[in-house]
Amino acid sequence: MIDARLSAGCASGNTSASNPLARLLALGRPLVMGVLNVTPDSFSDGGEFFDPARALDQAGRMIAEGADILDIGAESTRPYGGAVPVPLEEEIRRLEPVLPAAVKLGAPVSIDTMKPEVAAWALAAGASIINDVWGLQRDRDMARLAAERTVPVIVMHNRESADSSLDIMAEIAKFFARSLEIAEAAGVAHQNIVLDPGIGFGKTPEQSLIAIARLGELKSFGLPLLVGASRKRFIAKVSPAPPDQRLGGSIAAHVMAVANGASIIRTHDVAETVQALRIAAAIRDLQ
Ligand code: HH2
Repeated sequence: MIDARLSAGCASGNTSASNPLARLLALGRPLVMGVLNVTPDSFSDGGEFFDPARALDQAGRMIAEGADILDIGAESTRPYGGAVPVPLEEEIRRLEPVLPAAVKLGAPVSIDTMKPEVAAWALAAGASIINDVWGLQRDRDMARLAAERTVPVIVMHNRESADSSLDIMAEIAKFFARSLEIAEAAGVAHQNIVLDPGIGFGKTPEQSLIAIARLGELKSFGLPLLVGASRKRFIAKVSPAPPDQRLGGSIAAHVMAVANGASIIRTHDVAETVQALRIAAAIRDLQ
């Protein structure tokens, strides 16, 4: 049954030798992942790139601005609730006119999905990284797929709801330990895993701030860390602004995240983020 669900993605093969993320991480500078939401309802861009032509324009623009990776999703995760679940056929239908063409632009493409079937389709269409906002814990076939295809997988911390009484760093570490057990049991190579504290997901705004402030504690897993603070609500809790006016807060959060150990930054605003990270690195190099 599982084989049948995933078989579409297993045909073209993808070996560790072609792991584009390892090659990029070896550059030794923070990587920038540009977000492309082919959705009508993302919290961050309100459907601006639902139209395939606009989505592809945006993909090209982000690469020209310095994106190292494109993260393409077709179902809003709506970190703050209200997501409309998208059937798998519809998710693939949204990706079809965009993802294969985006792959041809030359930057590695990651597929942001909770569904192994969609991930399998995307890998067969040329994506080379899986981004799972449920950290391999929602559908175990995701780990199996990542193992079979030997592709890097982003394991993000998530919870159904926030609990302000939690020690959020202990909770994230516990979740990652569970995800790593699942990954190991499925045969996912340790070096193919990236950890992400999941800013805004199942966290109070304060817990999102803590996850960035204490990100360095997660370095003990010995894996690259990704942070996606872009336009998220915790910014507005500190400095009120609607999602499209949170660039300053996003950049501040991302610069702090890199200072605290992040290797990959997921952002909607590539040019500004690339510039900010370059300047922060130039200053740090002189310290
Ligand atoms: N955030 C969002 C979606 N996917 N993936 C990872 N690994 N880390 C994140 O922080 C993350 C993610 C939410 O942002 P966005 O894609 O703009 O919103 P939506 O899910 O509503 O499309």
